[in-house]
Order: sequence, then structure tokens, then C-alpha cells
Amino acid sequence: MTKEEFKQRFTRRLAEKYAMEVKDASANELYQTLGSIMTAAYAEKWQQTWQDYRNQKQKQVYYFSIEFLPGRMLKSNLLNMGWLDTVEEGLAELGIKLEELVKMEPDMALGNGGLGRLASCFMDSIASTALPGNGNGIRYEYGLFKQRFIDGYQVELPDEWLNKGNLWEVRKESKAVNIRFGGNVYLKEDETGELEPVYEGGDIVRAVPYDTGMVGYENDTVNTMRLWSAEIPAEEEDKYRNIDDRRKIENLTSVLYPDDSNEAGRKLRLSQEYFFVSAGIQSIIRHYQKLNEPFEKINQFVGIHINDTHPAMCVAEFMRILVDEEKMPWEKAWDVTVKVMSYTNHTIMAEALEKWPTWMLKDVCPRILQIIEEIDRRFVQEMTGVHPFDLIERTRIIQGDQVHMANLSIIGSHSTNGVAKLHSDLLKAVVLHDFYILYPDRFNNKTNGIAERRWGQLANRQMTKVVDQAIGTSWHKNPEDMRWLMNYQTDQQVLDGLADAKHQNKVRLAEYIEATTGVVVSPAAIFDVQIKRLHAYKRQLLNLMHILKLYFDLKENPALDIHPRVFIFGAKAAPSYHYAKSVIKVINETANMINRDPAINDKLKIVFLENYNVSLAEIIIPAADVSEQISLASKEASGTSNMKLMLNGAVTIATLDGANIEIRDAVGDDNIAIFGLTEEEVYRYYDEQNYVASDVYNSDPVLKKVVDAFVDGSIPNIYSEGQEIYDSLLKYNDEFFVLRDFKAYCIAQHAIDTAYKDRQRWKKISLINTANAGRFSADYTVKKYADDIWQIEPVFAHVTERGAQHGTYLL
Ligand code: 26Q
Repeated sequence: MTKEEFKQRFTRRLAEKYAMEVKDASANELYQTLGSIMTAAYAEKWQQTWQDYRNQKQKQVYYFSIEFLPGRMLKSNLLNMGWLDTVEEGLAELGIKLEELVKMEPDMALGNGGLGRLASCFMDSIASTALPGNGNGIRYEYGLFKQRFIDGYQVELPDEWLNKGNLWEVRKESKAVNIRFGGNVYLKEDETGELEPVYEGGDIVRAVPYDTGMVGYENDTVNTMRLWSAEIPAEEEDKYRNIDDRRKIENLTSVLYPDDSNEAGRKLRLSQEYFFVSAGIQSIIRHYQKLNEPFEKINQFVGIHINDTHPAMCVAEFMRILVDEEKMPWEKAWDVTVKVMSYTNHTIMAEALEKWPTWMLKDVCPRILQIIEEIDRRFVQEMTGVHPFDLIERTRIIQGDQVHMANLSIIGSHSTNGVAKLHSDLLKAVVLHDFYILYPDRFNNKTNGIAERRWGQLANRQMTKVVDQAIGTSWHKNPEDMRWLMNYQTDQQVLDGLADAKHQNKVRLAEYIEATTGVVVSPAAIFDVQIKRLHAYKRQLLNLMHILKLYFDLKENPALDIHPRVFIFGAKAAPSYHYAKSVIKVINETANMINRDPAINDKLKIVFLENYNVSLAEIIIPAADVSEQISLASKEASGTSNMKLMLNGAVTIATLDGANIEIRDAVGDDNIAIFGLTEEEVYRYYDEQNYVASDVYNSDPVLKKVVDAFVDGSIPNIYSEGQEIYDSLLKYNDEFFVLRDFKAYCIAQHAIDTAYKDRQRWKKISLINTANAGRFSADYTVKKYADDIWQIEPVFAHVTERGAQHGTYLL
């Protein structure tokens, strides 16, 4: 497509769609016009991709995830279609700024954080490596809440992301399926003497899929992310006359749970889980039936991935269909189910492992409970005599009146993986040790990865220009080629080019900060960034305490020689997570105190940006100098912002947790600031139960002063929040060893300051970080899933009937 062709097409499409000329159209109308040209252009490849998979009977994998967090898709799709430069220039010639159209797209946030974003990074990489894989999830009417600060407190507003429609999705009425909820089930002998489930009562909900094309990077592949929406089935219209009953159905897919589970409403969460599991599995089975292959062989054509335990009922639903509907003998069905299923664990904290009361399963999906009971019974039977009784009692699925979803996922699949080396080792050694004894071969590691084209090439086009000029563009397809940058460690032009790109990005972020918060920050300061959900274990509090220390140091000695620093936070707290919200309030009030203190002379600024999401990350990450990865060792399964920041040349200050360890291995000890307790040391404290937070507090006057600041009136406008934090540290013995790691953290921060002041040294460290980030591309991660777990292969054959050239999207 040439620029001229695009301009013609664009003006024509605008006229067809809105009967308008460019000068009269709003940014939204222009965005809709561009989007509709793009979707029309990839539709043919989308269809072709699907036909190829079907005709070649390719094994396909379905990634079941209750969250997807794609953010905006316009630029990423343009890049992947190979259109970005042409469109940007063409629009410019029409007097339109692409960036203005970009802002019209709502940020699609159907996820909470790491897990949902990982699912979307995988969707990009699966398409970009031409792997036959699709997403399956929920089309929430409202995404993750919008965060506002009022008087320093977090306030949540609904995210009405569908208000202006969603141009990427296609409603597939003809692919709708029915889901049965509630009622009674009993087993009855049929004519042949087989037991057959008989259903009484209950409700039928219609699941309607909305498909979104997942466009691969310059490879003609367009896969599908299928999100399900709940509707009242036409046959049942009469039954649902009253508003309350209708609400009950429509509520199923209205809101994303914001990562907290207060008792009320939990049944709705379970219903959401069964809803998208049943819809997805039914749709897979329907498609399989068209292939005319026996169900005994389904594992040769279908893989189902369970992203955390939220879709664990896949195991039972798949069994239900094979056994109840396809009349397969239980043993055969079980054999094939285990081969089809695979599971990823994302959490280390035992208390976070998902469990449901049996009565609730009975209420929501009674047949699924029966099937789980049978799976559990056979598991116990199979293991009895082979393994000790207590081991079986700890690993069985139903314990007391609780159904353990991780146990179901592990027992019902052939693969269980963690998301970073340390995490996978801890699963085997601690959290899931009992299962490791039963099934050692099922356990494996797949270190997370990121969509490097989105987080590098697109978000940081300044940096990309410099890198492309130095080492060429092969890294766009082969991210490991970024390592060639290592040859430029002493090349002044490249070092300065990268530093200059960083500066431009910092100017852009500084403008954003001033526009949104009114705080003026200097791009010459160190931009120190902590962006992630607010959780006690991630220790935003440790960061804050170091800032307070610096503040007190500066008050005492205004001439203190530190390089000016801007501490930037982005974090949402779950609405019912009281403690996390208190931390937000205290950070905001500390920011007010420090930012307004003239004695600080702009050496210190704190900025807490509202409503951290994918789009905001794309502005913050390219501008970061320092990456804060300071979770208590052993608690962060992997982390992925660590990878995104490293790719953008930020230097990591980190504990040896999650993927930080692998980042350290990649860049070497001299190019990262490691501090704090190791995972072994943390576990030793647990074993010996000899951590006494107050001892640490009493023995360090600097630390004491900082902790006291939470309760002695030093920080204006905080009330019970300060006391709550103080108590968490002293009264409740500092669960996450914040006090214990404080001193080591301050020393590491001092090392960062020293390193930054040596500009030449810093530039080199920064380059080394970028150069070694290639290995964290999700392209490699999904390749490993494909080879080791899914057993699927790339498909390179999507040449369209119109004979479009390879990599060409026709108008
Ligand atoms: C649970 C119950 C009720 C409602 C919601 C939830 C819920 C929702 C989201 C539980 C957990 C999550 C999300 C977990 C998550 O994002 N984990 C992160 O996964 C990343 C990708 O693997 C890792 O990098 C992070 O370390 C891990 O914290």
C-alpha cells in the first residue's frame, strides 16, 4: 500500500461512512474511519488463517484466561500489518496527527495486572510466531475501575469502555451456545443400561462470542481472541419478564472482579468462571465435530491452557461433554482430558490459592460438582496403597467442604508450570511439593516474557531509531539480536543517541505529569519508577520509607550531594484492600509535603499518577531511569514490568525475587543494584520463627525516625492511615520484612545515585540493560510453551485467494 493509495482510501472511506471531509470530522470519526479500513484489510487474512488451520487440521491451542489486558490496539495493529509509517505520513499530509486518533481508542482493561497483561502479550506473540493459538475469555461490560484521587484517597469509578463501541470486535451470533446454571441433576439408566444425567430446573444463559483479530507481526497470521457475553436466550424471553431476573443474567458478564474476594458476590465470580469455561469448551467441541475425527484423538488436534486456576473447571466441563454427551467411557475420557489440559500457576502465596465451598458449586453447576467428586474419588483410589495416606489427604481435590482448584488443575492436566525459575523451583520445593512427589514429570518452568514490539519498538520510537541505526532491524523479528548492541558499549554516538532518546521521553512524561497533577518536574532529574498493583508484598512502603529518609537527610543538610530525583508511582489498590489504600493515601500526603517544601530545592519530587493502565505504562516506561522491583524475596512469582523497564534502558534496583534473578544473570552484577534478604533467608526466618521487627526498629535510629513519621505528625493530613502502617510494622511484626530490608535498600539506592552521577558509566549500564532484554521476548516464551507443553507448530501458509503478496495487507 502506498501513501497515496492510503490517502485516497481514507478520504473515500470517511465520505462513505460519515459523508464528511477531513476538515469537518472529529478525532473520533477519523479514528473510526482508520479502524474500519484496517479491519477490512485484515479480514481476509483472518479468514484465511482460520481456513488453513481447519483444512490442514492443525492442532490448535486455546488459552483460557478470565482476564485479558490488551490496552489500545490501533498502533500495534498498524505496526504488525506493516502500515505504521505509511499511515502516519499519509495522515500527516491530510493534516491529521496519528497520536490524536490513538487517544480516541478506549484502553481495553479486562484484567487486573500481570496475569491479564501476560495473556495479551502471549496473544501478540502467538500470532507473531505464526502459532495456531486463540484466546478464550469474558467480554466484561465494565473493565477494571478507573482510579481517581480525592484528597489523596483512591476513589473508584466505573470503566465504561464500550460506550462508543469497539471497532475491533465482531459479534458472532451464529456461534452462540447455551450454558446451564443451577437446578438439580440425578443419574438415570438409559435404554442400554448406561447412566445418564437428568436435569431438573435451573436456568439457561446464552453465551454470545465477540471475536477480535490478533494480527501477527508482518506474517499474514490473524488469530482470534474470543470473549463471551451473557444474554437472555430468545426461547426464554417470557421467563425473564421482570427486571431483577434479567439483571441476574446480564450481570454475569458486567464486571471484572478487581482482585479481591470479599464473601458477598463470590458466587457471581464462580458463575463467571463456569460461564466462560463452558462456552469455550462447547465451542471447541463443536468445531472438533466438523473435523470428523474420533474423540479418542482430540488431544492431537486441541490443547487447552488453564491460565491460573480461574478456568480450572475446564477439566470437569471437558469430561462432562465427553462422558455425558459423547458417551465416552470414563477412563478413555480421562486419559484424553489430561493430555489436552495444561496449567500455569501465577501465585506463591498459599492463602491465595483458589478454593470454593462444595455447596456453591452445587448451586451454580451441580453436574460439575458431581464430576469433580468422581475425579476426586478415583484419584484417592488410584493413589491409595501407592502413597502415604496423609499425602493423599493433602493433595485430593475435595477437602472438608472445600474444592481446591489448583489440585484439580494439576491432577487434571499433563503440565504445571511456574512463571520464573525461582517460582517454579519454589512450587516444587514448597507450595506444590506434595504434587511434585506424585507427578515429578508434570512440573516445568516457563519464564514470562513481554511483547517487545509494543513495549520497545512502539512505545519508544526514539530509542528504536537509535538501535535500528546501530544494529539494523533484525531484532524486530528476532529480539535476541538486540545483543548486537553490546558492541556499542563505548560508541559515543550510540550512547549519546540512547541518552538523548531517554531525555525526549522524559520531557514527554514531564509534560504529562504537569498537565495531570500540576507538579513540575525536571527531565534532568533521575526518574525512579515503581509501577504495579498496590500490594503489601510488593513493598511500595519500602520505597516510600527511603524517600522519607532522603527527605529528613535533606532537611538536616540542604547541601547534601544527591542527584535530583523524581519518584514516580503508578498503582491501583483493590477497592476492599484497606491497607493498600492507606499506603496510597500516605504516599500522596508525603508527596504534598515534599513537593511543596521550598527547602528541598527541587532535589526530591514524588508523583503518584492516577489510573495506572497499559496506555499510561507506555508513557512512563520509556522515560524511566530506575526500575523498582523490591518485593520480598520469594513473593513475586515473576513480575513483568521489570522486563519492560529493562528493555527501555532503566536500571533495576531489586531483590532476588521472581524474574529479577534472571535479569541479574542477563546483565551481570555490575549492571543492576541487588539488595535485601534472599529467598533462603526469608524461609529460614519462617522456619526458625525468629524475626522480631521491633528489634530492628530499636537498633536503627534512622529507621526509627522514618517509622515514627507515620504517627508523630511529621506528615500532614494523615490520620488512621499512618497508625495502620505503623501497626503493620511493629504490632503485627512486619510480615514482609520491610524494616529488615530497609538499610540494605538505602545502600543500594545510594549506589544508584553514585552510578547516575557518572554519566558515562550510567549510559553504558543502560545500554547493557537494553541489549540483554531480548531474551525476555514473549516470542520465545510462547515458542517454549508450543514445543514443550502444547506440541503445536507454526503454520506458514496464509496466502490469500486474491494472491496478496506475503506480508501485504491490501486495501
Ligand atoms: C481472585 C479471586 C477473586 C477475584 C479475583 C482474583 C484474582 C484476580 C487476579 C486473583 C489473582 C489475580 C492476578 C494475579 C496476577 O496478576 N499474578 C501475577 O502474574 C504475573 C504473570 O505471571 C506475574 O508476573 C506476577 O508476579 C504475579 O503476581
